[in-house]
This record gives sequence, structure tokens and C-alpha cells, in this order.
Amino acid sequence: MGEPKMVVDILTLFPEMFTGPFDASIIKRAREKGLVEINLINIRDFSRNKHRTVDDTPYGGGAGMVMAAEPLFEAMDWIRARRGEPGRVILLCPAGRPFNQEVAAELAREKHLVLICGHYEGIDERVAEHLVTDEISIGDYVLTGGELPAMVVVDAVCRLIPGVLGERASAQEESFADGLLEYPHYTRPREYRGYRVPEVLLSGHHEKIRLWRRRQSLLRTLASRPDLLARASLTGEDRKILASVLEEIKSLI
Ligand code: 4HQ
Repeated sequence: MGEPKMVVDILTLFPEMFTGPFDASIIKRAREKGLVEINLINIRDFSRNKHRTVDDTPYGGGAGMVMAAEPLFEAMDWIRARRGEPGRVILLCPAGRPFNQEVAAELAREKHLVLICGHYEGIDERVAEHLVTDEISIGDYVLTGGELPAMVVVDAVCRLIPGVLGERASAQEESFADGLLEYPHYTRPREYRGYRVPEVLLSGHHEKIRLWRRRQSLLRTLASRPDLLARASLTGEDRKILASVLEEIKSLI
């Protein structure tokens, strides 16, 4: 029905790596609902030689193998012939733009993404130069391939597609869009091994609960991620809460 649908084509030498994460939970349901179509495309299927090789030794010498340009160009020709020009062609690589919620939101607006997962020592540079529109890194550590980064990107993007999360959860999405960490959650029982749920949450006093949660979000962000707090869009109420926290600290010293 009316929901927009996104197509994600993933070019990989190891399509079987994706089956677990994409066949469970929210991503599975999103696919079943037709909100996202995820196609796993084996780069090896686009190798033109009889041994179906996709890598070769590096020009200039050196250790290891380089993923050849040809199968990736051939795969992109096939994708373009089938679906037209994709919105973005993304290469997962350590040199890429750092992935965050803002990048995820940007990608979630596209109708068609192509993700290229590298393996081995690297990919022939002509791929990055002539096929790729965006390079993305999921963090400063070295992985064995672009598959896990692709899963991370697809997961973060899919949950932002309208209809993927329930109505309640998507409303909550807005509360995280303000750039603060989440407040702590509790469920029954009210006491477990002597550990009690904060009294205010049992009070039924909705305004007090809202203020307590907001204060917890602010405190957690201040304590764990002050960098996020500095960039957050704080309301007048937030500033009032933080000022009261500061007064509390002053009274201690
Ligand atoms: N890679 N964020 C793929 C990464 C990486 C990252 C190293 C990319 C190995 C073959 N990608 N090559 N971090 O570590 O995106």
C-alpha cells in the first residue's frame, strides 16, 4: 500500500554472511511487509573467467590480493539495466565518512541503495573513482571485510523507513533525534533480589515521570557522552534541569 519501498542491493563475495541478521526480528518483518527489498548479489557471478576469480595480484608488487574492478563494473551495469541509476553507490571502507544517525537518516530518504563490500587487501581504485558515490566507515577499527559494516548500515537505515517500527516506537525515535542518550527502562517485578525500581515510575504521576526521565537522559549524556550534550538541541526545560543539577553539585562542594 501507500508506504514507500526501498531497494538495497548488496554486492559481496559472501552473501551467506547476511542470512542470519536479515532473516530475524525487525528487518525480517520489514522485508515481509514489503517495506524494504534486500538483494544479496554475489560478485563472483560477474567474473568472466572460467575459474570465476574476482581478485588478482597488485600492480607494483606487495603482499596480498586486490579485488578486481571488472566484476564490480559488470555487476553495476546489471543493476543499472534492471533498476536504473541508484540513489547512492556506497563503499564500506575505513577511509569513509564516519557513519552516524545523521548519515542513516540521509540514506533512509533514498529509494535505491547499492552497498559494495570489499574483502582482501583492497579494491582496485577505479571502483572508488568511477562507481562509488559515497564512502562510509562504521568506526576506527580494522575488519576483515565490508560485510559487517554493510549489515550495520542496513539495520540503522531500515528502522528509519516509515512503517518499519511501530507507531509508538517511531514517536520515541523523535525523542532520540534530539541527540541525548535514553533514560533507563524498568519492567516487573518492582523488586528483584532486593533491587528496586525507582519509586517515581510506580507513582502514576505522568508529569513527574516525564521530568525524571528527561533528567536521567541529560545526566547520562553528561556523564557518558558530554560530546553529545554539547551538540544536542536543548530546550528551556533541559537548561533548567541542568542548572538544578549544577546547584545540587555546588551544594556538595
Ligand atoms: N574495512 N568501516 C573492508 C573496514 C571498515 C570499517 C576493512 C572495510 C577491510 C576490506 N569498513 N576492508 N571499519 O574495517 O567500514
